[in-house]
Amino acid sequence: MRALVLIPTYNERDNIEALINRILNLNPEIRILVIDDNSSDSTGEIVDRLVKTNPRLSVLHRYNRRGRGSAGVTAFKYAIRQNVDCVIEMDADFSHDPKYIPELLKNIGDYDVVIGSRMVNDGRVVGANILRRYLSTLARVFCHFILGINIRDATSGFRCFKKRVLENIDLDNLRSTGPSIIEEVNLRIQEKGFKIKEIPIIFRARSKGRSKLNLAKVLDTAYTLLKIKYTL
Ligand SMILES: Nc1nc2c(ncn2[C@@H]2O[C@H](COP(=O)(O)OP(=O)(O)OP(=O)(O)O)[C@@H](O)[C@H]2O)c(=O)[nH]1
Ligand SMILES: [Mg+2]
Repeated sequence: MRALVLIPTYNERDNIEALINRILNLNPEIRILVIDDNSSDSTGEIVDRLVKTNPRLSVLHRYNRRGRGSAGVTAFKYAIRQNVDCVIEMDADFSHDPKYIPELLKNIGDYDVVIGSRMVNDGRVVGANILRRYLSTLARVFCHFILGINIRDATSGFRCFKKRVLENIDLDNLRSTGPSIIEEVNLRIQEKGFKIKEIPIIFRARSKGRSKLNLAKVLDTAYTLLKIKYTL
């Protein structure tokens, strides 16, 4: 199964090299695209250096835009032009352990989308503080009862898509520029009736580097999703 792993980065100097090496060592059919938004901590330069010796690694540097969502859309558009069967997206901070990638790939043969889920079977979160736990619960309630997403872990950004899913969700009309891209894509794949499977993962709270999440982003995510839901 030829897979492209998409990793959006902003200031991930302490994580990116180790993460890339771990992923490339998993399987020779895996390629990686890093989408860096002009990180101020030299993440982009680190990846440029690694690209020189790794033909399976590519990088897109964006200089004028910044945002997890628009980086994701740019990456999806790149992915559908590649000769791959499926596309994985994951965070750069090791919260999404690369050891689950083979499991995602094993399941994507039978499903359209496979989600690394904290909410099924033995899946869980390790190391998050109480505030983050409350926030996650609130986000889950919001996704289920207000947005109507029937995915147990609708906020998980560790996902594998068959390439044809990305070709069918109208990437030009995704409206999220920030983190709400995760839930917006879930709304689209649910609406299109794609077959979704959740596999359990243990999600570890970031241990290196700084979080980009703040209250403004949380509120903006909720507001954007409400707009998307009610003005489609
Ligand atoms: N290209 C790009 N990537 C971003 C941007 N903001 C965040 N990211 C990346 O998106 C992923 C998720 O961001 P995180 O900061 O881990 O956000 P989070 O997982 O919600 O919060 P923490 O785990 O607490 O840090 C990471 O790989 C980030 O480096 C951005 O503006 N542009
Ligand atoms: Mg994170």
